[in-house]
Amino acid sequence: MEAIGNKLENPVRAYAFDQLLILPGLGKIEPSEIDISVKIGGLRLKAPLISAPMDTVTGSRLAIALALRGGLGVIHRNCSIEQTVKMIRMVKSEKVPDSNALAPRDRQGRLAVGAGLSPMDIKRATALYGEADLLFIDVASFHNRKLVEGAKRIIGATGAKIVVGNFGTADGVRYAIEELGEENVSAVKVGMGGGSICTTTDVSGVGSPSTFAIEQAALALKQMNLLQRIPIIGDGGISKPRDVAIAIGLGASAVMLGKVFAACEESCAKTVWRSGEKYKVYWGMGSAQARKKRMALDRYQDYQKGKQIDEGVKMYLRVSGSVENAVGAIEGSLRVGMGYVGAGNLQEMHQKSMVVARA
Ligand code: MZP
Repeated sequence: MEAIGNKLENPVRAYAFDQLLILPGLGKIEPSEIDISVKIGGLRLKAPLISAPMDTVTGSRLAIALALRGGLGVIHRNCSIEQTVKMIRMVKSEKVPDSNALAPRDRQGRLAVGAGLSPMDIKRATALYGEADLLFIDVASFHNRKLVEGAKRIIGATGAKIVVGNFGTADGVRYAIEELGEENVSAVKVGMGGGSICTTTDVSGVGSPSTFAIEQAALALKQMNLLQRIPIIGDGGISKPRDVAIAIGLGASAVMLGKVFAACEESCAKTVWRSGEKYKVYWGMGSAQARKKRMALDRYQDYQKGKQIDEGVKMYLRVSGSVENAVGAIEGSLRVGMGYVGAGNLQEMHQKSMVVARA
């Protein structure tokens, strides 16, 4: 395409979850028999649900509750390395009944847990490698030379295989995988500016909704012949259970949730009472509230040396109930959706889903 002069001739559409639907296919399997498990970085997740590394979402309590239900918690990084290690060890020390067949576990049979990381923080990476089961690069846009170079150093120093992101385009995914080497990438995490508490697109005009970003990542991985090897994690903007089916229908193998888990009893968001009702105070990692702690400032760019604009906001969420209930609702909805499509597992959902936009 010419650089200028025809950018609006055939504008590419980027849809919100709400605008998309999956067409029904030939149903042939009962929802209860559908396999919704996924393998990411050596961990088998019985529910394809991952909690966001945010300081109002994932501490040890939520990570334990989510793992017990088959998902994976990713401990946030807006605190000292010691505090993160402490949270990881609390998850690891949780006793899991042998009868629990859902929980992802490490080699020693302990609960699995992930941890968020800045690509520029080699000290934290070294400390967390060997503590957490999966390390997640946690920046707004990983399509960035300096950040990819940082991740290379982390891989070099630890030998860790990592989840990288976030990406908004096929170019970004391609660039990172080529630079880092496919063997060092456990999964790609995509979506930019679509988070419920995110103001990045308002501030900068730049973004890529998760729906669009998932499709872009699928395109890049398909071209690189890595679609079967590197899973896509859709991140940001999922507010209803049905959005998970759409994300998976588009090609994601798992989703990362902030708001949905922040509203649960077990989240590390502060609880407040308003007019007799219980609320959780949820905020973005680029919000003024999260920035006060300063540990995760490098998730975003400086516009001048050391100066940043807020890229997130705070919101009050009515407490929705337990993680167990939230996961149950999403799982039920996903099984029903996959039943209508006629998909017996996530790969079949990727292949069979015909996604359409509502007029
Ligand atoms: P959501 O599930 O609340 O819609 O979105 C959660 C995701 O938003 C996180 O996983 C992260 O990728 C992104 N996020 C976190 N903080 C901000 C921000 O302050 C943000 N802008 O966009």
